[in-house]
Formats: sequence, structure tokens, C-alpha cells
Amino acid sequence: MTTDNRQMWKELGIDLESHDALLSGLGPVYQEIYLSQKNRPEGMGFFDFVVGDIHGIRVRELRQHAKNGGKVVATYCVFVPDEVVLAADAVPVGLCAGAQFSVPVGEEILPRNTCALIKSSFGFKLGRICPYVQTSHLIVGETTCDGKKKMFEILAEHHPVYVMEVPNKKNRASLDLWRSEVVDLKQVIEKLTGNKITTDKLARATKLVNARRRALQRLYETRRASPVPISGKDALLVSQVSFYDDVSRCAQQVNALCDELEKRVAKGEGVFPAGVPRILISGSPMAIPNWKLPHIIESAGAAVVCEESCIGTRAFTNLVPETDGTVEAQLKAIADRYMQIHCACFTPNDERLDDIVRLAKEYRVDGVVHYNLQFCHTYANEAVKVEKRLEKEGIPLLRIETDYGDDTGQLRTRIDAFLEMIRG
Ligand code: BJ8
Repeated sequence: MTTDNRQMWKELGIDLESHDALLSGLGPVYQEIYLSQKNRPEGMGFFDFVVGDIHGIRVRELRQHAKNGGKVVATYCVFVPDEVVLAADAVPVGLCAGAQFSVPVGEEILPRNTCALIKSSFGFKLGRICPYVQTSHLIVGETTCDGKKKMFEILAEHHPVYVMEVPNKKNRASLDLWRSEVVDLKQVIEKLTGNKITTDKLARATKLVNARRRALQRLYETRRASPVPISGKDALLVSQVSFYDDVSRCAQQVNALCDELEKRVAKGEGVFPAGVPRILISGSPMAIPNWKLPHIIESAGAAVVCEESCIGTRAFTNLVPETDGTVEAQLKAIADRYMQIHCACFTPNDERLDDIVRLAKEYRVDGVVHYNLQFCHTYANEAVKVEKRLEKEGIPLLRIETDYGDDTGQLRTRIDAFLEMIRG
């Protein structure tokens, strides 16, 4: 850690003592979970480097952008359209929300029976531990679940917050509401930045974000192979980094990694022996640095080959049509693409069940692990329908409910039993 970084964190109002504790805990965990893996693709070097300096270089870039008069817009959900932010020359950044470290800080104010993702993200701001949130000029929240939308009210006492209304149904009226929310966001971002969003700028931003989506789609394509050329943990890390790295650099690095992975696939090389159980994880998102579940699954001798999750397929499935129409037509195309995200906040949400079954088949999985953050009621209740549907399809399912705490022993026992059942 450089003196420069410390000076920057100080200027950002970071609580240096807590922050030191956070970073000193992260290093050994990363070593154990990531760097100890065998036969990793060389292209993961970039992502190791990014995590190795997680609160350094990228924060510095954002600060430089701010010093040049630019704005940084922070988000917690894949419903907030990056295209609109980028089109106003602002930088979108997905905030960390996956650390146990900040949960107790969040619990000082929020009820304990709130999901860990909400408590962790709130705790990062309250405890002044996250330089990304400190660098941001605005947090754009959403009304996806009750816990989040009420947390944003409290967060607004500590940081500028704007909340988009995400509807709960997928009918015509909901689509109209969501389209108008995207138009309103454009106005909010224009006001924040002082920059006008034009057709050209929106077209450029759309291309940029689509390029990142295409790169991630390509990455996931390689995971259909058997043996799989990259571990689930590494693929998850790539998805996590894509939320806060520069959009175009990230797409380039993911594509470089894919060049290597495609060669591996062509040669029949994998990170695990052929024939290990292939697992699809479905459910709540795993925000950085939440790596617990894939680590346990892969340590038990299986391969995670896909995530039906917002830090996974929901983030990149469906591109925004690259139309050259008016700003209104472009915003409509953007809004319509985002309404294809099958979050459990919708009712009904059968499209998600279809997605799980489709992905299970496409990735030739032997079983699905449904991952539910404790106190996340939407995913917990939807899991009942997931279970019924997978039973009908004859796909084995294990339902896990957990938080960011250390329940590794208990989870390992359940996963071992599930894999034993799969192996027959
Ligand atoms: S689009 S999944 S990123 S809302 S886990 S905070 S739902 S209680 S994160 Fe999500 Fe957007 Fe949906 Fe995706 Fe609430 Fe559940 Fe916590 Fe959640």
C-alpha cells in the first residue's frame, strides 16, 4: 500500500483504521481462495492485479475524472442503466456490498433481520470504509425490494441518493412506468453533470456497454465446454470486477481472457478433470468480495459452470438495440432491454424459471444450487417455485440460505451430501 493511497483515502474521509483492517483481512482470503488455484488462465492476472490494488488505481482514476469536472455515479443494482450515465460523460460504478466486515456497522442502524447485501453496502457508507462510495457524487438506488428501498431513505441522510422506481409486474402499465423512469434518470444525470445527453452520445455509450456484455457472453460461452476452461470462482471474479472497472478496458481484458480460454477449449484443456459434477448457481447476487459458496463447491470437487444471477447472466443477457433514432427512441430501447432482467422482485416471474431450466440444459449441469441471502424474501419465496419446476424437469436442486458470516462447515456438509447424491 503506497503513501499516495493513504493520502487519497484521507482526503476522501475514509476511516483509515477500519479500512486497514478491511484490507489486511482481504489479502489472506484472496490468497487462499484465488491464488492457490491450480492451472489458472494467465488472463486472470489482470483481475488479480485489480483486486490486489482494489482501493488504489481505480479510485485514483475516478478521482482524476472528478478533478477534471466529471461525475461518478454509484449503483447497487443491474437495473440502473449504465448507458444513461456514460452518455453524460459520467462514470458508473457498482458498489461493494459483499463483505461481512461492514455488516456490523450497518446493523448499528438497520434491523439485523435485513439481508447482508443491504447491511454491508450501508455499513460501507456509514463506517466510511469504501473509497468508491466516498468518490461518488450520487448513488442511484431502486425500489427492487423493500429492504433496499427503505435503506435508501436512511442512506440519503449520509449521501446524495436518487431512487428509480422499478415496477413489480411485467405488464404494459409497468413498462410505461419504467420507460418514464429511464427518461427521468436522464434528466437527473444531465442536471448532475451539466452535460446534455445527445443521440450520438447515447449511441456511443450503448455500443460501449454492449461490447462489455458481448465479452461477458463470450466468457460464459467457454464455460459450456467440458472440461471447463476456467473455474467458477474466477468467472465470478471477472463479473464482479466488470461492475467497477472502466467499461472499455474491462471488455478488452475479458476478450483477451476469452482468446486464451477458447484455445484451451479447442485443446480439450480444463481447470478440473473432465467428469466432475457441473453446477449452476442461481439466486441472489454475489457482490465482491463474496466468494464463499463457489469456493466451497469447487473445493468439494465440483465445477461451477454458470451463475443465473445479477453478478452473472442477468447482467449481460440481451443487448440494447443500437438504433440511431431520436434520444427518446434510444431511451425506450434501453428501458425495454432492462425490463428483460428477471429479478425476483417481479410477480409473476416465470421467465426466471425458464431461464434456470434453459441454462441448466445449455451448460449441461448435473445440479442447481439455489443461493439465497438470508432475509431476502423475494428469492426465498421464489425458490419454492424453482424447486417445483426443477423437480418436474428432473434436475437436482439444493437450496442454500446463508449470509456473509462463517458457516462454512455447515454448508460444506450439505454440499458434500448433494454432490454425493449427484455422483450416485
Ligand atoms: S435486479 S437481484 S441486483 S435487486 S438479496 S438487496 S433483492 S433482500 S440484490 Fe438485486 Fe437488482 Fe434484483 Fe439483481 Fe433485496 Fe434480496 Fe437483498 Fe437483493
